[in-house]
Amino acid sequence: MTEADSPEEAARKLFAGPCDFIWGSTSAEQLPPEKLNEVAFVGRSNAGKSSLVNALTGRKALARVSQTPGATRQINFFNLADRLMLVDLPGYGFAKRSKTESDAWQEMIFSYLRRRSRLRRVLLLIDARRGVMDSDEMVMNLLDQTAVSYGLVLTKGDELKPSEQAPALEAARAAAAKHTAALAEVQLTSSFKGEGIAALRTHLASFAQ
Ligand SMILES: Nc1nc2c(ncn2[C@@H]2O[C@H](COP(=O)(O)OP(=O)(O)O)[C@@H](O)[C@H]2O)c(=O)[nH]1
Ligand SMILES: [Mg+2]
Repeated sequence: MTEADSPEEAARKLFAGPCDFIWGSTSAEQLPPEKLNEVAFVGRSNAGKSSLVNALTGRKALARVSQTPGATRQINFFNLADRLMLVDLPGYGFAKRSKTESDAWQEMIFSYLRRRSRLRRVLLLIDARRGVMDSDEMVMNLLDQTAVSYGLVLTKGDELKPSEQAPALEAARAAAAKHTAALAEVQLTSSFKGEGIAALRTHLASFAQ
C-alpha cells in the first residue's frame, strides 16, 4: 500500500492534470450546468486573474492574458480534471467604463453569485502595488451580501521590494477585517515568479471533489 499524498502533493497533481476551457458566458442567463464545485476569480481589470489561472494550472495560455485592460467581458469556465470548475469573472474598475457598463457588470456578477449553489469560494485579486481600491471595496460590499466567503489574494508580488511585502499584506488584512464575509487570511502571489502559487493550489484543492 502506498501512503496517501500530502495535501500539497495531491494539489500539485490535481493542477497538473487536464484543464479545459468549456464555456464562456456573456450573460448570467446562460451558465453551464452545475456538475462540479466551483471557485471563482474576481478583480479589477488587469489585476492578473487570467495570469493566475494560467500559473495555477501550469499553462501559458489557458486563460487569455490581455494587453487591453477590460477586454475580458465574459464569465469563463475551466474544467479542472472533472473535479473542480475554475471561473474567471470579468474585470471591473476600468476608468473608462460608464455607469451603464458598471451597472451591467454588477448585475451580471451578482446574478452569477446568487445562482451558483456549488460555488465554494471567491478569490478577490488585488494588485499588490495598488492595494485595495474604492472599486474593490464596492465589490467586497457586494460579496458580503452573498453567502459565499471570499479571500483576498495580492498579485504581482514580484513587483514589490521585500520590505514592501509585510506592509502590503497588513493593509490588505486590515481591509478584509472590515468585511463580514472576507476571510482573515490574505495570500501574496506572483504568477511570474511562482510565489504563493503552490499554497493557493492546496487551498483550492480542498474544494475539489
Ligand atoms: N509583474 C507581474 N505582472 C503580472 C503578473 N500577473 C499578471 N501580470 C501582468 O498584468 C497584466 C494583466 O494581467 P491579466 O492576467 O491579463 O489580468 P486580468 O485582466 O485580471 O485577467 C498583464 O500585462 C500581465 O503580464 C505577475 O505575477 N507579475
Ligand atoms: Mg483576464
